[in-house]
Amino acid sequence: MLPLPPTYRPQSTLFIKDFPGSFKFNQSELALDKVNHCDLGVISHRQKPNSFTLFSIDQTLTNKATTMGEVDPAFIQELEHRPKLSTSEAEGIPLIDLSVLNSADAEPDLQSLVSEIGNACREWGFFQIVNHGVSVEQRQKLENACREFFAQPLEEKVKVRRDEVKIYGYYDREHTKNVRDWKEVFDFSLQNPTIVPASTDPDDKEVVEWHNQWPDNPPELREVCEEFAEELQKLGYKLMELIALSLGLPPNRFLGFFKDQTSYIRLNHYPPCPAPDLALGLGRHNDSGALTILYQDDVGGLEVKRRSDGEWIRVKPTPDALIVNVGDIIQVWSNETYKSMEHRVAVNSERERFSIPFFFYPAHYTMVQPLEELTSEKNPPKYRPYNWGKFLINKKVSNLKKLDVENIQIHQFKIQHTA
Ligand SMILES: O=C(O)CCC(=O)C(=O)O
Repeated sequence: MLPLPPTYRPQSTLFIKDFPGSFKFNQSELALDKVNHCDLGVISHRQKPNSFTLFSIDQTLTNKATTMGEVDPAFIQELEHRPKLSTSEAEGIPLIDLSVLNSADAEPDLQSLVSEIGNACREWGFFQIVNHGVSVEQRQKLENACREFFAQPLEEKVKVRRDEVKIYGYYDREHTKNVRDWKEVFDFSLQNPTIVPASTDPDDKEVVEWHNQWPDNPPELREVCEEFAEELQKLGYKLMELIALSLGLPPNRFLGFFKDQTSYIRLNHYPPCPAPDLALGLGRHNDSGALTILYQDDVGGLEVKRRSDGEWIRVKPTPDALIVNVGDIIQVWSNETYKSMEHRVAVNSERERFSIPFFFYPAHYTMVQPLEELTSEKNPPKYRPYNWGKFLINKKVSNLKKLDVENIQIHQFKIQHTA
């Protein structure tokens, strides 16, 4: 965080606003570019045209440590990735009614549901579901507990802090594509402990256990999380059956991969952000697992990158619906019949937002590769096999901090076929 040089210490915000030109500071030339709000300024670095430093005047004057209430340069997205404050709401993201799954018929007619799911996966990689069987009451209990947990002082939350060894728990410094996200999270796994490889070394066969950490407050958090996880797991299996059918596979084709699953649930809290045009709650990314099932509250902020034109569009919250998206593993298993879709989360300066994604992940020993049934001479495998556990641990640790290299991605396993 750059302090202003003494001669330009602002007496008031207006002083900064009226500041006309550039000045020297720490041997680098800086220019005041824009003042956003009454208490924020943006400095652009002449030598690094895409690099900005955002400072809070209060912070500059008092030299306080940075907190989530102020914006530090680590949060600022490159120009091309900054959110537009006016984004169109998604037209056409399919809304699928799953009530047929809860019908009294022993063998419900799934045909039209399967084709709806297939179309949604092919065209969007994203869809919303209603009548999914997850109880509203249970979800509300979790949402309330989640609000209570995040409303506590930081000293309380960090008692269950994640780090490179304790992978599940609370964290407020996650980075996506090496830019810090404007959010805090609490993670817990479905299988406790979760077994994963001890290291990313391909020859190292050792495994380790990842354990959940539960806070003392709110005391009901653990129980409501575990109940919700049960429900989402059941739904995850049903969706994987429908996806298998939509690809012309037996319904149980994917289920074995999840026997010793590494799935987890995340509670996301996006506090109001003073610079929603510069930072993102969560940077652009594709989900690396098989499938994600997400609950979002009524604030809105989830954006998907539309395939047809690359435009970011907002997924309008639908009461009691869940959002489902195809992850990279389905992209690989289906040899790109279905593709994961890039998405991100915009924040706003007024309302906090909560969301709860369930990441359905296979067992660590799964070798992820295009399914034989879905490849042929004409449609050869588009990916080399990769070990899910090694991929996962690489990703988990790299998200904890800013790195100088790209995080692991499936395109690193892509086979380039010449036409
Ligand atoms: O908060 C959201 O709406 C999306 C969350 C998400 O994509 C994630 O946590 O990976």
